[in-house]
Amino acid sequence: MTSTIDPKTIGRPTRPRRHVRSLTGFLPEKDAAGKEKWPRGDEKEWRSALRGLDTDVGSITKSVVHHVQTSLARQPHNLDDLGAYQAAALSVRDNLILNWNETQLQYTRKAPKRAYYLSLEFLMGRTLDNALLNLGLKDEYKDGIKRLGFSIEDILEQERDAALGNGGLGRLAACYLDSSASQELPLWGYGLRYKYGIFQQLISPEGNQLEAPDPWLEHQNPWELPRLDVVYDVRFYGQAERLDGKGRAQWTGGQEVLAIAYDVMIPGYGTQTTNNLRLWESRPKRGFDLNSFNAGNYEGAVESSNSAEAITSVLYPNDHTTFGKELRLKQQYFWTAASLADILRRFKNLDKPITEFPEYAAIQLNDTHPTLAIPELMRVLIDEEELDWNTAWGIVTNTFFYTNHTVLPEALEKWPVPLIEHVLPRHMQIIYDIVSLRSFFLTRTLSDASSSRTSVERKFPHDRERLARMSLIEEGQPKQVRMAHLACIGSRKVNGVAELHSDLVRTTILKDFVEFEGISKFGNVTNGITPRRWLDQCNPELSALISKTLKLDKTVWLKDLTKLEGLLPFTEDKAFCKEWAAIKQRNKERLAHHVELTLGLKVNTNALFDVQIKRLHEYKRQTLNILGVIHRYLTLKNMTPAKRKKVVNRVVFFAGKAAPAYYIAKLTIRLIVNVARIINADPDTKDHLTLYFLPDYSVSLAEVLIPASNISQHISTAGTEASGTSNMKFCLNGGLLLGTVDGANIEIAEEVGESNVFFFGHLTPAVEDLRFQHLYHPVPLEQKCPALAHVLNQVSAGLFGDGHVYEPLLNTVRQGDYYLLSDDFDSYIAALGMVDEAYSDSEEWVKKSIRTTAKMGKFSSDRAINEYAESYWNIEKVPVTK
Ligand code: 26V
Repeated sequence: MTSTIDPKTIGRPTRPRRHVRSLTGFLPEKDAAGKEKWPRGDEKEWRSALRGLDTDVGSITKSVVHHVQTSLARQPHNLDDLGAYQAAALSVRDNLILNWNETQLQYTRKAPKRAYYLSLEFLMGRTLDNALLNLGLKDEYKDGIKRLGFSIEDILEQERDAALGNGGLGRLAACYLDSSASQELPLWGYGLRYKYGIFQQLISPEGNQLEAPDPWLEHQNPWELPRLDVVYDVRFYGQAERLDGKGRAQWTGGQEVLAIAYDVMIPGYGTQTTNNLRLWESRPKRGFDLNSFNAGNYEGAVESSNSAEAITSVLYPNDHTTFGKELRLKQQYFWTAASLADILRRFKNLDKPITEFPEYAAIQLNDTHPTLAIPELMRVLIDEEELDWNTAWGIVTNTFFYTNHTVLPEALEKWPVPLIEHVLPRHMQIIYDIVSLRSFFLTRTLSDASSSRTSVERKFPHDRERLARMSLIEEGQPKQVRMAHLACIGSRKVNGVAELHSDLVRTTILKDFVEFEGISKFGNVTNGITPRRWLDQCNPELSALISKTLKLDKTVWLKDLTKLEGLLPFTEDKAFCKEWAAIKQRNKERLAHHVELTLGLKVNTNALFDVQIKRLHEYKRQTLNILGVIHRYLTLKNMTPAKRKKVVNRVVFFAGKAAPAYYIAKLTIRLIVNVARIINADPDTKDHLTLYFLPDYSVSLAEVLIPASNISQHISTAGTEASGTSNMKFCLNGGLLLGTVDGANIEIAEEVGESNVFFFGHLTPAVEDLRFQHLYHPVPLEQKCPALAHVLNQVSAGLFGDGHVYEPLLNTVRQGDYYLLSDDFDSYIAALGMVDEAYSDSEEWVKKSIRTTAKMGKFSSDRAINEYAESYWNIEKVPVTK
């Protein structure tokens, strides 16, 4: 991984690039007495200039104005909200950088074991408000900004979301970064700096989802620091030639691409710790091909440079479907190779033997996307460090940890062998070696029969089916590499993300591996969410009420969320309950205001707010929800006006993006939009039932929606939603949960008590049998679930526009019904009825709401990150002090 500059390089300096000398990981030299030497210049001069920033309001306004004048080169009289945001952000960034520097220096000095979180997605949302909160400078900046004639609220609204993720997996990564810094844990994130994040969702007048690019870097991004001298070369294609019988090889030729680091500062709440998220950008190693250029072939001249830049150009907008695309494979390798090179370089600065690597680095694989890190570390250790296979494999299997985030078969990554052979020929050799020869994995080893490790073949003799099931290579045309198997055998520990899900991992997709390696390798860490963003920031009034009631500063309970239990006695305090309900009401009005501003629609705030916001997917069953809405509409239509008046009024909100190629999910959006169009305009029912699809779901939109919900829906087919994290966010904000017995819903119910949640539907063990019945003993829908049949018929008949359009969607229910809508519909409708009944008793409802918030302590991501730190990574806190 060294870079030498090609003399033919165009537009680049010809001096050799110095790799990362100037950055983290270097301590001052020491003199003979062991005292650190001052590097250059007059120490006194330096020391008097080196000081922290003043954070009184006066200094803050000065700093903001300084950035207006210098960084932005603007005049006070032409400063708009966007300019004011940028200047404020740069001023806040100055504070972050100082803490970041101090944190990294202390990590280098103390040389603790560090953890690295490799994730292809980090769904960070906005930063300014969070940075102010974590730095404890919210009030000061609010005042300072006001003095300059701006409002902090308007300025915060200027920031674009950093939306480098699809959904739960990426947002989880962002919550874990916040918690790692807040818990003073030495953890860095590694990801890709996509030029375009998740697409912007537009809705056409017909109700179709349209996608537009998300050029989030259009304006300067104040939260990143380009590290132009942290550069690695990453190779693709070429030839891999084996050198000897020990498994070494030489990989040459092909395409080389540069990985450039951009650092994003991650401040802890109430700590000085500021961790790092390092995102890689791809750049061509050579500007463009001069020979082609001189020959007049201009397209050809820039082709290879374009292909290098393409690697980090766009986030793949899919989750839960694999699709074997070369560019995605290149993203995965580019990112894992650069991250590993960086981690190894940092380790090497410690001057320890390479065999001690696992004592200094734990690498967490966020799903299987970074699994190529396993053969990549093998490659570096064998081909570059010249270790023997067993030593290398020992290091690898003590370094990595793998978290599985889904058991859905279509989301389990597999890569065609010919594609890996083409793009990463050396890695394909290594994968084959892991399978057969040297890791004792499937068959006997040839090289070291004395090893204590056993093979599958030895442990389960003559069980060829088991060998086939467990192989890293799935037979077929073409053969495919099963990434979950590779991640599993290459890791020290494996975990799922909620109790039920971890059980499913152990008993279904990795069952054979549990039998082979023992159960203790397979654990559970139930997901969590950061209460800083998901309560204090998004619901400041509730946060203030909690602090007042608990008589605790928020700095205390936001770091120990179990303290919320102290709210329980206040369910009997009438004044408190009233205040609690009033805050929910104001949050509903805030959401209504947002809808009016963005969509120009008036929302009835004197109704129950019912929210389902998440990626569109059949398994999440937004279709069940919209069919339930139609059922309610039809029921209302059949009532007399007098009877209608007795029904609980309801406003239903949907938001979420569908993968651009996911036809059925897009059709569900279209149905929702068209049902909204009809029922919101129906004078008979519109006071009682309205429906909104809010376009372009994002972290920032979630921050407005979640505090406003009375009930939220988490209604996946049992056993399909690994955990869910928005369920935790709603409950933390006093919204009740309507859901299936799935994922983290189960643990939420365990905490808050079943009387405070609304459960329905079949349980996980029944799902397989029901699917079997659908296939082999189908019962006509009219017979099985007349209510649902009627709803589908109304859609077909054109109640919401041309019924033909929806046939493919309706047929997923009528035929096969893989996600069991027809099995769960009646109990779903019954559960909605129970919600109505409970909501009618408004005093009791408020108590349920308080109890729910009070019992959410377990779901803080601080708890989760500490579990990873202690039971997986074996890392310790490194307090950073001034
Ligand atoms: C899979 C794939 C497959 C290949 C194409 C691109 C792609 C992108 C993402 C994924 C990940 C799917 C897994 C996932 O997002 N799981 C979600 O993880 C959340 C955090 O643990 C959890 O709360 C959700 O229940 C789970 O669906």
